[in-house]
Amino acid sequence: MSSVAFVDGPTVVEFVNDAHVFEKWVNDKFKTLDADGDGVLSRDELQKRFGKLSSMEFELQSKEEITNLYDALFDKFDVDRSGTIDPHEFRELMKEILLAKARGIGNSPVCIILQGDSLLMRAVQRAAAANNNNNHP
Ligand SMILES: [Ca+2]
Repeated sequence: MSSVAFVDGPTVVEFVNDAHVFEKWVNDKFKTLDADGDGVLSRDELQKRFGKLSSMEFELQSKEEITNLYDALFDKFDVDRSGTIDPHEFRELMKEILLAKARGIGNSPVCIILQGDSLLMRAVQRAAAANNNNNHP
């Protein structure tokens, strides 16, 4: 299932800064990606599922660009050079990726295609819920 939504940079930044919501989301995402359940993410686990989702959200970036991006990110966030990413490293990674997306989007809303577990899905849902609360106090 997919849908189209509008999202702007500040919406994504607010999501990242909402510590409680963001941490829960990151933990869920980590469990989903940790296919073999060993508590850490390998380069393969990160790229296979995660890189694919991101490329759907940013059609302008080629598959090579996405792969290079995740390779670079993996190396950057695998701080202890263990060849794997632990939950803490993953949280920092997600923060960096989402803030990079937010900068890329900028302050004007852009149209994106959301898949069931798109990275930006939760940010959009959170903003929608906040809007509903404002409309119906
Ligand atoms: Ca694993």
